[in-house]
Amino acid sequence: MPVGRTAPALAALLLLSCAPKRTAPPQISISGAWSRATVAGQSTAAVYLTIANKGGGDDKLLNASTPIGQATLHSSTMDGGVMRMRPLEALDIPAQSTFQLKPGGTHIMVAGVKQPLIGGSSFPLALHFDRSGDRRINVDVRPASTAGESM
Ligand SMILES: [Cu+2]
Repeated sequence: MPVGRTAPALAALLLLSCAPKRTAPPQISISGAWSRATVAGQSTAAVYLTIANKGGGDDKLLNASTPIGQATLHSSTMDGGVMRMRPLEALDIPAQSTFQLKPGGTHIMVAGVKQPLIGGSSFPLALHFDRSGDRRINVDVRPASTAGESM
């Protein structure tokens, strides 16, 4: 029965092609990290950046940390005309893909910011990846007047 013999083999092949690409390494690069200058009394900031994975393996952004406050991954959704943010457990960065954290979408929320963020300055941020480990970058603070978009 040739059909009965090939079916399990085909199923195994399909399973293999759908499995996460764990063998090849990911190749993560981060660019364009920015945040908006804070106004008086504002103790939160949102960080936007682009993550590219040019490697052959999947990766995952697990969380981030910065000396200026407590960083959390957030997603944004519109709910009846109101923007709502919720914590994200992790962010998948599949092989050969680029993901943009941007205003109105996924971002890194920083709470408990004690020092004002001033346009033209920058602050350090570490991104923690499942497979690529820690990546340290600098976040450029853009003046509030030129940012022009809502969170
Ligand atoms: Cu947020």
